[in-house]
Amino acid sequence: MSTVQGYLRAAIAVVAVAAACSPAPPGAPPQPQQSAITHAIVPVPSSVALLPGESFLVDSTVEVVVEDITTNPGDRALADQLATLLRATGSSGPMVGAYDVSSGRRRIVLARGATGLGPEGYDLTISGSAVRITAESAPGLFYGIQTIRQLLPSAVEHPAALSRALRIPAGHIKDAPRFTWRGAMLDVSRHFLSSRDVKGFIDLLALYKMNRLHLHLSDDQGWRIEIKSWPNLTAIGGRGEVGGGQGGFYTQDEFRELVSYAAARFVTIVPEIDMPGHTNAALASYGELNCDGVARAPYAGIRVGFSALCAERDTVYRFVSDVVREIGALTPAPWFHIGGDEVEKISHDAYRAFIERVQGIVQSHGKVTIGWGEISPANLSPATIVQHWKRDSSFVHAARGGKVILSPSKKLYLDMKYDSATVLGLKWAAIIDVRDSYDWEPGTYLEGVPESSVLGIEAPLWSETLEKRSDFEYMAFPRLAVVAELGWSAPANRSWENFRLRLAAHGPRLSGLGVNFYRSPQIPWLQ
Ligand code: TNX
Repeated sequence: MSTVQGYLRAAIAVVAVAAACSPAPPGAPPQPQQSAITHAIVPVPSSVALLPGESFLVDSTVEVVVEDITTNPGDRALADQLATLLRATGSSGPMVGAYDVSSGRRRIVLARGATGLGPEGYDLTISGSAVRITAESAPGLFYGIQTIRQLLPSAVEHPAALSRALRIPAGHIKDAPRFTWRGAMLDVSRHFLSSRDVKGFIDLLALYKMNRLHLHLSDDQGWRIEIKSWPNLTAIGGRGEVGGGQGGFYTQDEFRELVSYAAARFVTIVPEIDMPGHTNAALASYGELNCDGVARAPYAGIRVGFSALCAERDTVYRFVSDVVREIGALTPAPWFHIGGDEVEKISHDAYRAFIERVQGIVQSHGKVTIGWGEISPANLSPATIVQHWKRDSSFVHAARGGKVILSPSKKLYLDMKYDSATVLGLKWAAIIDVRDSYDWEPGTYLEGVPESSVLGIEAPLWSETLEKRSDFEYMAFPRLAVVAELGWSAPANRSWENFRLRLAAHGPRLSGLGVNFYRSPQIPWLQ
């Protein structure tokens, strides 16, 4: 066997072997009999049939081509991404070529065509002589490329990888997502993350076929986006963070750039400005947003519920309208998240009236409102989306025909500790190891919210205890891979035993990417 073949066989075989041989963690219950796995793709595709022993050799004679570049010039960027990936180990890999049937070269073809798999689905066929991804639209092609990426050895993720030839195992994969909303949320208010770090996080979402990044842009501790008509929001409100650090904010140009960086990876950024509560940073920036007209002191603690915009003042609604208009103009995304959680300072009636008025403002700027579960009792438009996080009345919204995003804190809160020894994070909702986050079913989780009302799932990463990128990564990984599978894969294809073996192979991949992840003892990690 050549080194190349040996290496590639190893990539697959090792997954099964290591899984079978890995010692049980101390104190762990006996593990059930482990079956071998044939691939380590996360999220698991709708169908995978690999042909053992056959593969497509990637060398410099191969071309990546777009079948109909005249109709789809934008697909050239996808071909470039794939060619770059295939050259990643430093071997002389393929270049993007013109589609020319008579060239006789071995090709990797990106093609648009009917697949019956929807706008994000793809059909991937790999033989010894050709690779073809067919999709109805660009996201499908992109996800087909991510699947090829995960069929390659994890060395492709490492910038210092030694030169070695790659092979893609032969077979046929058909795939399409279960939910259209497969999201994560970053709380950049409690602790600020630079746009460079946010881009790094977007790259990881894309690897796992996730398509929404909700940014929690304001809270008591910090206001994180430039608003030109209300400059103190960042000049004063952008300065602090939990623990008294310096904070920070995104300029409008930086935010626009984040939006397009994400869009190139088929991730839509969903901006949130939390209101009427969680607003101390705004209340400190402008006295007129408070009922007594007096600006509040900055806040660097982690209590919640104590702040509220003055719901009786017209200035407040002018402020909200300016903020929604300016942020809304920075992104083509149809949604604007208004928060709405944990308000203790105003009456129920005043709260509901506030939410209804703000929903109207969001609509007047051409956007769809999203809010946390607390907004359900207000008179909401069926187009508004409710994000469930704890016991709430999301079912009321489902009953009026509205859609719900599931972010149950006991399952999906990435800021919850993995076990009682986890240093970072909180534990008010639950302690959530990898299996706890995997073992539940979004379609039947909430009474009164049937699968048809579930838009999808989203995992929030609150940052009271997280100071830097590596902290965020540690809490997000590997649980974000779980979220990806819950959001993408059909229930019939999911199983914990199979997932943990596939996830094991993502250890070296995440290491290659430089991600600081939690080595849960529930997973037989490969080295
Ligand atoms: C609840 S979830 C909050 C956040 C906190 C989080 C900490 C939600 C809508 N509100 O303000 O950061 O708990 O886990």
